Amino acid sequence: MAKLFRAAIMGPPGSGKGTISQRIAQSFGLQYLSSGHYLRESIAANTEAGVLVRTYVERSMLVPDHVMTRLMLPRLEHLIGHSWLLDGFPRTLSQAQALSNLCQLDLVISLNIPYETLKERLSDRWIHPASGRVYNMGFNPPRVQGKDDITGEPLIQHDDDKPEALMARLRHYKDVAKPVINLYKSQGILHSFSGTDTDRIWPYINSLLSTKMHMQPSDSFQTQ
Ligand code: G5P
Repeated sequence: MAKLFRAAIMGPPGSGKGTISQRIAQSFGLQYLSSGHYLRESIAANTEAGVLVRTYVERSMLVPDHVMTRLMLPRLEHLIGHSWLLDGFPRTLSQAQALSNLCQLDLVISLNIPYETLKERLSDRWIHPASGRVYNMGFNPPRVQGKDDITGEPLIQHDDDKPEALMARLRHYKDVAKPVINLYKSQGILHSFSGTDTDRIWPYINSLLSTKMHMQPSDSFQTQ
């Protein structure tokens, strides 16, 4: 039986979770699940859940735990037999507990990035709303300014990346992440990375995953 690997990546808004997750998914063939992407998808679809979610995301507030678990856990149930990486979930202790009722994580990556760096990155970030592709005007600019590389459609800036919303997001992130980080630390699966530059952090994460993925003993997925 193939060895399965379940990982999550945590970090404040703008810490590089999405950028690093895409590199991990590509390099290690993990299925990639981004909570932010699924939330934006539900907003765009204008479903009942999407209308509710919009009211939180627009105010830079965390979406309630029961909405998040309903959004994320069924997707994981469908991925039985696959290795995956979660980006942005779990973000609260209650989400982490709900996840642990479904499966145990093998590894959690935590990104510690200085506030000034986060501020610079987020105020420079633009996305293609239909696909969720992310650009940074300094780090990875689009080929044509203001346009998505693939479709040529216009790029937009999230309301929650604007400076007034940013401070509140970062403060709130720290408060809710602390018990989650402590939980994973106590389980011995937390690996923290600090720095101002994704390209410098990436080789350490790459090397950690190369080692860990070859050491996985066996599948431990539980369903209830
Ligand atoms: P998201 O979408 O999960 P955030 O706010 O946690 O959003 P975000 O903003 O998407 O996280 P990130 O994924 O950590 O940031 O970082 P990124 O997108 O890769 O990089 C940020 C920018 O910096 C990009 O432009 C990138 O190109 C650039 N960059 C990366 N590395 C470097 C570098 O080294 N140098 C430079 N110069 N630039 C770089 O969640 C959105 C909202 O959904 C809700 C919340 O309301 C949240 O605000 N939500 C949840 N609510 C409750 N529970 C959950 N589990 C939730 N998940 C999402």
